[in-house]
Amino acid sequence: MRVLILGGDGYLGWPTAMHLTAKGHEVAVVDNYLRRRLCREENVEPLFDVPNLHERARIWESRSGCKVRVFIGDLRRWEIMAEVFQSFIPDAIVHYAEQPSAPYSMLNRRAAALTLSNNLEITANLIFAVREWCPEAHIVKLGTMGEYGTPDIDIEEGWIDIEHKGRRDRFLYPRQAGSLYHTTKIMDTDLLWFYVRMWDLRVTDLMQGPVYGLVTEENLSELRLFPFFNYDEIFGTVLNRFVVQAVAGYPLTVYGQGGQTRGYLNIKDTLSCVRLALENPAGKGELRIFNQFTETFSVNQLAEKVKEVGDQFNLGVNINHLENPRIEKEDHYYNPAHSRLLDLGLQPHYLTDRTISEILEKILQFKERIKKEQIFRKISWN
Ligand code: USQ
Repeated sequence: MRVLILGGDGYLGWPTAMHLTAKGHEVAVVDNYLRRRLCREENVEPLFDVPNLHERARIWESRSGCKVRVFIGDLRRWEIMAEVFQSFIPDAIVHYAEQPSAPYSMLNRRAAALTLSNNLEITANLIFAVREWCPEAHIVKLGTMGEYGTPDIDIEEGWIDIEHKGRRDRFLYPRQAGSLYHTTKIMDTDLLWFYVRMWDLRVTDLMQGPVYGLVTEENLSELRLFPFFNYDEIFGTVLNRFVVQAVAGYPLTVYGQGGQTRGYLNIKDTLSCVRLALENPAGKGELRIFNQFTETFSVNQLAEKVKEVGDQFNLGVNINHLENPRIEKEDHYYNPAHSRLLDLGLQPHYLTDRTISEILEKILQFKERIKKEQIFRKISWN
């Protein structure tokens, strides 16, 4: 299959490119290095340097024999999107090309505007490019579990049947996001659903929970192929942050009461989920929605797990409850369905002590590079 990955430089984009080529697919990636630029602007940096995309593609090819084609450019510009689609007509597109941070989207007006324009314009350009050059292609869009929020009823997999005054119909499950970033993902879903109805597109929306980890089957022996790994308050996700904090001797930053519960998954499972979605495409005129996570945990449970493993490494981990900079429920019901990817054959890598040790051992190699001042600056939702 010819797969085009939009946002190929990010935490998930590059590992996905390696994984799909290792499984025999033909892959091209596009990125404009937005994440790298925002990190420089906000004075945060990843735990270790990663080479640029051309260099990573060269290293990966010399290691594996697999080729990844690289395009550099801003997909908000129609001429860039057009150039990419004209020179690599894909069977499927994986769309990661979004500003992915909730805290960044809440920083200030400029960051909010960038998040809105980047995320929505690229999704819209993608829809028009598919219609123009490959109307049969399958769009695999990275959505987020955060689109649903934390309602006081069970969360279904994308859709809900509603009976009202004696009649029934099926609707998108209600969305109520907790950040502007998450709200742009709701808008993406709405855009895609509209054009699925208008133009019979094939779309899979992967509602993903927070991802953790940095080791995948493809990068095991070569640090230069590792993902772009942030641990700062803006771009780091919670479990990755906690492991770095444990290594740095920084008390784990649990926000508020710590009862916030989300669906989590290992980066290895993200790769399998995306591949399973690609290899079992949505039908024509179908918006298919999968909830992409393997287990739910509260922030307190994650902190306890990291403490337990950290203590096995004699790190003497402390847990701190900080005043919550976000506006979110800290104690709530959470029961989302997540059977559709398992039905397609997903074999989860669950969060065991061994998994945390594997991440921790890697991070220990970079202990000296951890900048404690990056860990918490209190980016407030207010
Ligand atoms: N949290 C803490 N302490 C921290 C960091 C986070 O208690 O130091 C809490 C947050 O308040 C939140 C939970 O942990 O309740 C998850 O936070 P997160 O920063 O790991 O995840 P989030 O901001 O929701 O965003 C991340 C990714 C985003 C993806 C989303 C999936 O950055 O791209 O879409 O996870 S989900 O959370 O299901 O919407």
